[in-house]
Amino acid sequence: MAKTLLQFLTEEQRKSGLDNGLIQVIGDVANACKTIASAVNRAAFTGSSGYLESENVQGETQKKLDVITDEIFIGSQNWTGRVVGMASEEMDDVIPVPQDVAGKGKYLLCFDPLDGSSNVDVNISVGTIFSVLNAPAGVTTVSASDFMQKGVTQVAAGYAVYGSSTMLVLTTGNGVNGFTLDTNIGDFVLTHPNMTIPADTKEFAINASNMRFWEAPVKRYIDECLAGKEGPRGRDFNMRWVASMVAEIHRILNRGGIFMYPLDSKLKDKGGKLRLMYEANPMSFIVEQAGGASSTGRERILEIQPNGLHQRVPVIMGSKNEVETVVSYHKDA
Ligand code: AHM
Ligand code: MG
Repeated sequence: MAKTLLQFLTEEQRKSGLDNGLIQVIGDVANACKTIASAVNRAAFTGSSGYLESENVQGETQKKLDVITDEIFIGSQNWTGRVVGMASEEMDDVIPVPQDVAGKGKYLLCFDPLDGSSNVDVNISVGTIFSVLNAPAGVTTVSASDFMQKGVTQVAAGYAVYGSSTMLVLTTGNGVNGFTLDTNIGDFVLTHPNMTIPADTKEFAINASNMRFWEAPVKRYIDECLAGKEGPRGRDFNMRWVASMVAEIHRILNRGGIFMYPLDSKLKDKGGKLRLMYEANPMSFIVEQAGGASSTGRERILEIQPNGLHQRVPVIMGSKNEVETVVSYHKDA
């Protein structure tokens, strides 16, 4: 019989001493993802499609589901006594948990409750991304500085993808495993053990409408891919762009590829498009654990010293040899 998420984590605990509190945090996240899957699935019936008047801290217009899923995620962790505080794409500041339970928690949680939400009203895959960090010892009232830990220190990371099925993909630093929500039993079941990214690929994902703003090394890489068999790469490439990072990385974990949201002249002041703490870091942890690579073009993402909860970074991740090619073009330039 296939293993449920809890059975899998319990075995991991026996093999590698995974902390009980961490297993419970992951279980709480999995429950939140089930509830979010239902909220996304039923939005047309519950009147939760469409936009709100409000903007989030990043100046992005919020969708009703951005706010609903944020509340679901926070609610799943608030009173458990397992996390000391949280940081979300949708909230300006850190989210402390009630003082009654704050002193008991060992972990910090960063998350994007609904990644790719521009796709949600058109029935294209969206997702939830999360990253678990150790809380500094003795902290009971969290501040943003507690979260300023490099991605290499993450103790767990994962995403849920709400697509043709709901899946949870997870790493605790010991490879990557994928679980599919079996709606008959209401549980995530291990269906994709030991997910690995092939080192080579013929598929790239980038928003090509930004081409005129790209830096020279990225332009060079894509030009060479587009030149196909007759060009310097000597093979034809395929292109995909879903505009949901979760869907994009999920495809790459299943069949290889390279995903890029690079720095460009339009984004220069912001530092990039995607956020380090709850998009780039957790996805980089997963991609590296699956044998892939992840870089800004100039440095390994997991080595960046964060300087803000909503800090943005350029992202180039996926099949190792292709990422290394793009990095080498940055060095050449
Ligand atoms: P979001 O968290 O507000 O949804 O933004 C992140 C998303 C990523 O999932 C995706 O890769 C990117 O934004 C798409 O950007 P664009 O619309 O510029 O193609
Ligand atoms: Mg996002």
